[in-house]
Amino acid sequence: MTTVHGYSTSGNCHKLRLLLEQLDRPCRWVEVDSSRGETRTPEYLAKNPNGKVPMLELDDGRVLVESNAILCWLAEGTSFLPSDPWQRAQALSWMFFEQYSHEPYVAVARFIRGWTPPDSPRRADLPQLRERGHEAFAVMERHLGGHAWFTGPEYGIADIALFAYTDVAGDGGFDLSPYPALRDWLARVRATSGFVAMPAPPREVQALLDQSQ
Ligand SMILES: N[C@@H](CCC(=O)N[C@@H](CS)C(=O)NCC(=O)O)C(=O)O
Repeated sequence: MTTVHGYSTSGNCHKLRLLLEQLDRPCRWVEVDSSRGETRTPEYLAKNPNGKVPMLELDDGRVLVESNAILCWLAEGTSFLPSDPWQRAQALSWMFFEQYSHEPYVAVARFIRGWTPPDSPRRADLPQLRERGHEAFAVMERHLGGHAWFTGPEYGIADIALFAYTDVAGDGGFDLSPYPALRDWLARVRATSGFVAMPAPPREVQALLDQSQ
């Protein structure tokens, strides 16, 4: 059975849980709290020298890292990854967009608000992170004005990749009310068969999120 090493309240990790549920594929989930240094132990680094979750481990010992690469591996041969080369490249294009123009702002703003102390100097980065995050949402809104999904004609892994942190963007202090098509798409993803939401963050994290600017 496939093993996922992941932190349940990380969007990058939740991508895999969501896809595996929707594929109805059982997996062993090993909880690794990346916020407490558990990805930096010698044992973990021996498997993933980059010290990050998620990490997929196969029964034969092979290991795959990077959430969007793992989505591609798991979705191969299913409707979640188009077989048409052009549509597949479009899906990949959105997944690279997610990692370069979306996650570094939307996910990092959430991390700073919920996982760093109220006096962290990193909080000074929040205004710029929000500005860049809104740029990404505007690009998504424009696409969704003419398309239902990011993966191609059907829902699939590019939607899962972009959904993970967009759905919890409020934790980063983002207001999604200027993006009606984006909000409709979030609702469409939540309505897909086998959908599972990301679990709520730990209580101490939620308290920080509630009191943060
Ligand atoms: N590009 C990577 C990002 C993974 C990532 O940033 N993981 C974070 C949790 S969301 C992590 O493990 N951080 C722990 C650390 O850097 O020590 C992916 O998509 O898998």
